[in-house]
Amino acid sequence: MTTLSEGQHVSLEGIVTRIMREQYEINDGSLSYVILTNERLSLGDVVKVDGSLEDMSNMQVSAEKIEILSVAETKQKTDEIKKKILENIKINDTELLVKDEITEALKPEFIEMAKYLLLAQKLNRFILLRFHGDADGISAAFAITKFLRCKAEQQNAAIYSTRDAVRDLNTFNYQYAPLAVFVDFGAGQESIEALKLLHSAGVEIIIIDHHPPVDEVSGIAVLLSPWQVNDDPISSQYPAGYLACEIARAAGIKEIDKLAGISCAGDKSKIIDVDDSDKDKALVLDFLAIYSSYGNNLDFYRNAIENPELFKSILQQAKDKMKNLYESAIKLMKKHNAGELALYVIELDNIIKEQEFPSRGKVVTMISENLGNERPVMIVGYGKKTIVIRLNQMAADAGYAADQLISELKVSMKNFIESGGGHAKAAAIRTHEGYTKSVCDALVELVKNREN
Ligand SMILES: [Mn+2]
Repeated sequence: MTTLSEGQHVSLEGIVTRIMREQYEINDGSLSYVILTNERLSLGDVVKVDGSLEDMSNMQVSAEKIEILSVAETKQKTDEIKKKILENIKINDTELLVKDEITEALKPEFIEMAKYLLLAQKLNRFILLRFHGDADGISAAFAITKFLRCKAEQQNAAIYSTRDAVRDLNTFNYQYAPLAVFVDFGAGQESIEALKLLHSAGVEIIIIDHHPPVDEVSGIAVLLSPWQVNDDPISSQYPAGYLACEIARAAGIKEIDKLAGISCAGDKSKIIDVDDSDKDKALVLDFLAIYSSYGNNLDFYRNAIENPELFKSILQQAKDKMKNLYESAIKLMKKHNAGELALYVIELDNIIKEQEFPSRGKVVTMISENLGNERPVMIVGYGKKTIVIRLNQMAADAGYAADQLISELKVSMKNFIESGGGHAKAAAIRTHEGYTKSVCDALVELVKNREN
């Protein structure tokens, strides 16, 4: 490499990564230059510049001649430059937060993902980060935004719908090299149609998720999932927030262990030991996520966590609500015996209002936790359109799996079920309005018959 000095004539080929007033940032794969010119360039253009180096501190070049490469040349040159940038991206080879077979197998994926996102940032691509609206999804978004500039928006439903896709296409319109990053949702069958829409519009999609994915996703999106290295329900135990923290650490971010703890507390994962502060933060985030409207950004959550008075008061409210609900819930539960399994069914609409904290899922989780692990237990809670299923570890060990039961119901109760899925120990169903009771009855029968 030749040494450069000011006033020297330079000749370079690079990709336009930023547009300022009559100035462009151009990256040749190794260095970033500021080019002064009257020429009109667009993001992603590959240009050949001849000029003189005016300022070494920011590699400012005054252009004498600029040539925009042809489409065919651009494609090839862009690939070359990207490859060079990737080679120059520094990755932190830090120890993993959790060391076991699954995380070791995922390590190369964490590193690849960190590189890919840092490259997208270097190219100044338009990035939309959509996070599931719960403690896990929010902590995942916190981790990613520690190293990635992007537009971050909340996704309330765990399914990416056609409506969501059409709205996002609107956001992506006219943006440069759009990239969608979904955390803690999006890899299931119910999201495929919407993903296809984004994909066919030329949007690149990244999904970082721990819900069981369907094979079809890998043809549409870049997927980072523990299920890809281990096809066993244990993979659900590696929450999106944890995965995102490992990616952020590979990208050079330090001291984000706490975020991984919050995600584990929120999703009841045992891969990291959580303390009361993690649990409290997860509870507060879950509480706020229920009340916050669609598209909420992250600052709102950051403020609540960082303002001690506000935090304390939200926490107290959340805890009181949980306690009151639990007391009403246990009085209303109906018990069915299915051999060794204790199967409880509860109608939730009498005790929980729509769009209120805690969510149906949280209530059923709380009941399940309080019933302990002395015998196999399955809790089924239902409202007007949703059914929530929780199993304790003993029930899972005995071979019961909520997601599997749902797959069977989707066949036998096809006309009543809108969507459904989840994990072995925690899953949910959406039915057409008014059919939850019928689907619940079918579920009870299915479980009972399985035992015989
Ligand atoms: Mn999650």
